[in-house]
Amino acid sequence: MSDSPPFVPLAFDRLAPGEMQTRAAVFYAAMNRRRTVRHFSPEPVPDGVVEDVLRTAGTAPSGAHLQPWHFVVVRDGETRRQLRTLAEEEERAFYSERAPQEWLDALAPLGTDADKPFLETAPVVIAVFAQSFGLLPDGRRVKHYYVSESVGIAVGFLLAALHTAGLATLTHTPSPMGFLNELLDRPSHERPYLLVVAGYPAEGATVPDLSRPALDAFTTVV
Ligand code: IYR
Repeated sequence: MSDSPPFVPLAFDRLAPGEMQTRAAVFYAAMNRRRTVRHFSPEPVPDGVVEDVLRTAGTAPSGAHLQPWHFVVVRDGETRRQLRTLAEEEERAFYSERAPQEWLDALAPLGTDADKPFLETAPVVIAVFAQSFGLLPDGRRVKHYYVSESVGIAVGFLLAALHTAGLATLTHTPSPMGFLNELLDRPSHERPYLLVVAGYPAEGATVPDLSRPALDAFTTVV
């Protein structure tokens, strides 16, 4: 008979209903102020903040608790310059040839184009990689499960943590972004998933005048 795994008591704080409601409303109000920002200040951000938001990302649930992610914090200015050059090459091909008109039309309200100065200006770019398997020190592979779901949740935690810590964020997906493996020295079984750009917004930064749909537009209760 196999040994059952060790279990420990759950640490859980039960809240009074009023307190629950307040916290839910306060968190919603805070998250509703998050905007995707494309104009960043070069001002550095504290190291400890970046470490803690990454720790938060690492608390995300994952398939079989295998954490199928790796985060590369790109702070080095020269690496960010190369990242920008390589991303803009792909983006130029995207905007001028690859993207179907329908996609370009959908992006028009956001005012995006092939120029990605924020990759160089923002003090931190976090490259998120998804691992289809892990590697043990002896070279054996450990299969990962629900990789996209797990990494997506971890990125959600990361964005919420950065926003809560007072930093502006941008999710960016140069397409394709295979160049990130070589630039950031990551193995070929790691798939570049997304870039998270973080920092203070530039003075006078603007965002598109968008609104978010009301709750009943995107939920159903049965
Ligand atoms: N990767 C391109 C295009 C782009 C695509 C989507 I979907 C967006 O929400 C925003 C941009 C770019 O970064 O410009």
